[in-house]
Parts: sequence; C-alpha cells; structure tokens
Amino acid sequence: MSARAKFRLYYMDISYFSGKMQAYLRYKQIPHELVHIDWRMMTNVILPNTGMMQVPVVETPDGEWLRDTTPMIDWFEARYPAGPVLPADEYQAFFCRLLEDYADEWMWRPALHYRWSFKKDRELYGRRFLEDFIFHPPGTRWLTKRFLIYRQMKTYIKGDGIRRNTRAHVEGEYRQTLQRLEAILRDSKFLLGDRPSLADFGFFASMFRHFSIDPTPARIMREEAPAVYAWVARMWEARHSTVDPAGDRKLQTKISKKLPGNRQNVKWSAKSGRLPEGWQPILRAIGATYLPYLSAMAHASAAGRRKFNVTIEDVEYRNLPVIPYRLWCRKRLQDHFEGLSEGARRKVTATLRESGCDQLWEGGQGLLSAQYDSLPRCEGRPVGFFSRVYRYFEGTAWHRGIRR
Ligand SMILES: N[C@@H](CCC(=O)N[C@@H](CS)C(=O)NCC(=O)O)C(=O)O
Repeated sequence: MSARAKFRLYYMDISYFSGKMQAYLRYKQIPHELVHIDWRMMTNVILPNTGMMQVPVVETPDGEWLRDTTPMIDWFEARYPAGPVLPADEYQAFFCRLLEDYADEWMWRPALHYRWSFKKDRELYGRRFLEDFIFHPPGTRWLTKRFLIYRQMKTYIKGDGIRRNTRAHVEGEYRQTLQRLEAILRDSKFLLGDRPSLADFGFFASMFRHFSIDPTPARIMREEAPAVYAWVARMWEARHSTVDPAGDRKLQTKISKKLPGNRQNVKWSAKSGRLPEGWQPILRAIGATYLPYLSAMAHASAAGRRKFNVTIEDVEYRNLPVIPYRLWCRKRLQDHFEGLSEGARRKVTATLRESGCDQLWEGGQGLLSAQYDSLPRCEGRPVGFFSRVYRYFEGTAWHRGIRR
C-alpha cells in the first residue's frame, strides 16, 4: 500500500471521456487528485502502465491502473455505494446501461465531426491541443498544429466514415439527440428523475466537453436546447450528498448494518419497473442506428475483417473500423441481460422488441481478446525507445484494441 490516500485521475481538459470521469468522481465525492497529462506523460507514464495512450485513466492508492470509463464506474460503484448511479430496479438499471453505452459510443462521431470538420472549431482545438498537450513541440508550432489536425481528421473524420454523403446524417444525430434530451430535461432535473443516473453520465461526456463548448455545436445547443445546456452545468455541480442527503443518510446506516452495495433506499422519481416516456424516442434511435452498426461490426470481426460498410437509416457509411472495445461493451450488455431475474428479463425483452432494439444479439460477438475480461484493470508493458517515438506520432487510436 502506498502512502497516497487518494485516487489519481490522469486526464485532459479537452477530452470527452475525461469530463465524464471527472463528473462521476465529483458526484460520488470520491477523494482524488487530478493530473493533467502532456505527451511526455502519455508516452512515459500512461503507455507503460496501461498499454494504451488514452485518457482518462485512474491510478489507485494501491498502485493499480484502471482504464475505460464504463468498467471503471462499475468498479467504483462496487466500492463506493453511497449515491448509486444505477437504480436497484433491474429493468431500469439495464436501460441505464444501454443508454450509457449508446451515448458514450454513438455520440463520439458527431462530437469529433463538429470539433474537426469545421474550420473555426478545428483551428481553436488545434491550438488548444498544442498548448495543453504538446508544451515543447519538437518542430515548429505551426507544423505540429497542422500534424495534430491532420491526425485527428484522418483517424476520426475520414476514418469514421464522415464524407459528403454522411455529413447531414451525422449532424442530424446531434440535433435529434438534443431534441430528445430537451424533451426530458424541460420537466426533469436529470434523465431518470431527481438525481443523476448512469445514463446522464453517458450523455454528459459529449455534451460537456464537446457540444456545449465547441463553437459550432454550442451555438446550436444554446439556440435549440437550453434545458440541455442548463443540465450540463447541473451535472457538473451535482454531489450525491446534496442531491438527496436524506436518502444517502439512510443508505449509509443500512450499509453499516448490511452488505455494501445495497441500493434499496435511493429512489429516482421514475416509478419502479418503468422508464420515463421521453426515453422511448432514444430507445427507438438506438434500435435504428447504433445496434445495426454494432451488428455489422460483429459480423465483420467474426469474419476476420478490420473494416466494414453499413447502411444506417438509408445512409451508407463506408470503411468503418472494427473497434474491439465497442464489441466488448455489447457483450457486457448481453451478459447483464443474462444476469437479470426471469421477470426482469421478460420485461426488458418486451421493451427491446417494442423499440426495435432486438438486434442486440445479431451477428455474434466478434473476436475478442480474453484480456478485456479483466477491465478496468489493465496490464502495463515495457515500451522501448523506438516504440515511444512511433507512438508519439501514431498514438493508440480506438481500433487498436487490447493485444494479446
Ligand atoms: N473507452 C474509453 C475511451 C477513452 C478515449 O477514447 N479517450 C480519448 C480522449 S476522450 C483518447 O485518449 N484518445 C486517444 C487517441 O485519440 O489517440 C473510455 O471510456 O474511457
């Protein structure tokens, strides 16, 4: 055991998933310190300890390293039960997980599109990236900034199927999501009622660090979805002990008597066994877009391909990368489904069917390295000098996955 009592969150101020993890740790009031990383830390600390060049990652007081926000949140929930983000109600908890996964992964494309496809946003973030991440650029500042922009566009714009024929669809995904969230948040503080749930943290990632602050999407949010704009700030401000202090006090007393992890006393305002009406359009969108995309990816992965094409709502996306982490998240959802009690499974099945979400199983699981099963714990690996230099230019973008 090290002398440190706090968790250490390695993060970046411009990063989508870092914002999600920061908000979660703040909400749960888990003692932590923030370490803003630069490229030296990325290659000399994060890469050797986690095997990836990604943030956020957490170093525990025991010296363990954790990655990937979804399994990290589960890890923390098991150890810090006060202010749970998952309802005790199995039916609601399953759909919170589904919404979190959808929001995490399917909002990524529009978020990256608005940041890097529009000149005003791109120039601003090229500069922020340079200043936040590359304090001592090896070449000239101008060249380094151009390289950073080129790398982001190659990986996340062109590399994620954003072309002339898909642009309007990608932008539509953002605007429709705003409308769906706006409809819920006009009457409700958070998506499931009066306290944040896992679904809120999922949507928060893109809404906080991209859409509400990048010039082009932020203007759209301010004009078209003011309640979402207000929710972003509310999420950042939320602390479990003040959102529902009475519920938490009761929970703490109960925890001291019973096993940790008991979620019985904390209630969302959505009635047990039901979802707010405003979730239906989101579920239908998941069934029409994200799940067919994942099925096509699973088919491609099972056939040993690294790229695939898929038509979503009559729009063809070409040459999309197979992303093992996303397949692993889908498998996790399937596993959670299997773990439901029989009654809850029947109810979940009916809702999935009604909202066109039954392709959750379509296409098999794809090829996944067994190492995913230990997430959020990650294994470090020795990284030689040349590998560091190579990674400095290449990074470890999403399609790389965990290697055997
Ligand atoms: N699945 C991960 C994703 C983390 C992630 O993609 N982080 C981005 C920043 S938001 C990153 O570090 N990307 C590295 C790269 O683009 O090379 C999570 O949930 O934390």
